Amino acid sequence: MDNTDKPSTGLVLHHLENSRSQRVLWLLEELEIPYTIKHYKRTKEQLAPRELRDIHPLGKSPVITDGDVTVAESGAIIEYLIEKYGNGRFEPPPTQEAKLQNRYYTHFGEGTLMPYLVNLHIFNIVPNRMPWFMRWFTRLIFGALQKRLIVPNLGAASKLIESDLAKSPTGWISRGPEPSSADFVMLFPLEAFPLALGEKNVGPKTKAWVEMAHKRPAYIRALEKGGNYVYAKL
Ligand SMILES: N[C@@H](CCC(=O)N[C@@H](CS)C(=O)NCC(=O)O)C(=O)O
Repeated sequence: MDNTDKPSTGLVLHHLENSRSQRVLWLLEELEIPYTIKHYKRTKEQLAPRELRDIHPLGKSPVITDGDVTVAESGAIIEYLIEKYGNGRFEPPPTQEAKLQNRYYTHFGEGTLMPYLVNLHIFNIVPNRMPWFMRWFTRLIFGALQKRLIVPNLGAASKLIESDLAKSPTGWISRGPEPSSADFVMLFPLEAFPLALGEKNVGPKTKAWVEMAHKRPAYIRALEKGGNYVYAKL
């Protein structure tokens, strides 16, 4: 289906290049429902363009419009789409353990893991933006802060993810036959892991999970439709 930038009153994904929005695009392709992608380019400062504020006051991506409804925030969008268009698919198995596992990771992805990754990134780039005579010193301070405040937390998170994936007979986070909301939310941080932690520090189960997502025809279509995306090279 050619669904790029056509005017539509139906379901529209407002998609910022190189962003978390890729996870929603993956889900939309899995759902095989009609939708339109409206593409947005990042500014020189790597921010979202102002037009996104016309869609939602925070001006971030992903955000979807579905007729009169606007939904922002990855987890909320993913839950909305699965509930409305999933027809029973992409749900965790109907046990309390699986449902809780799904709920935990649906929130953990943006609530815990992404803030560590964003802080790590900020601590990396800030020293480079300082006047040259302050760079060496700020790099030292920020490096020490990263080591003390971020790296141990990322290490613990990575270990937890590995041990939970090791318990999944299917490889998906909530252990069902198909990805569920937890998998869609976790896509972006786990794709960013090699760049953030270094390839050798990414666990084998995590690598296998990312490969499994990348092999899905819907994921491949999403990547073709989304434009620039540095976190996946198929
Ligand atoms: N927790 C939000 C985060 C949204 C967010 O910060 N999106 C980034 C893209 S990865 C963005 O729009 N950045 C551009 C900007 O901040 O100007 C979500 O998951 O939807």
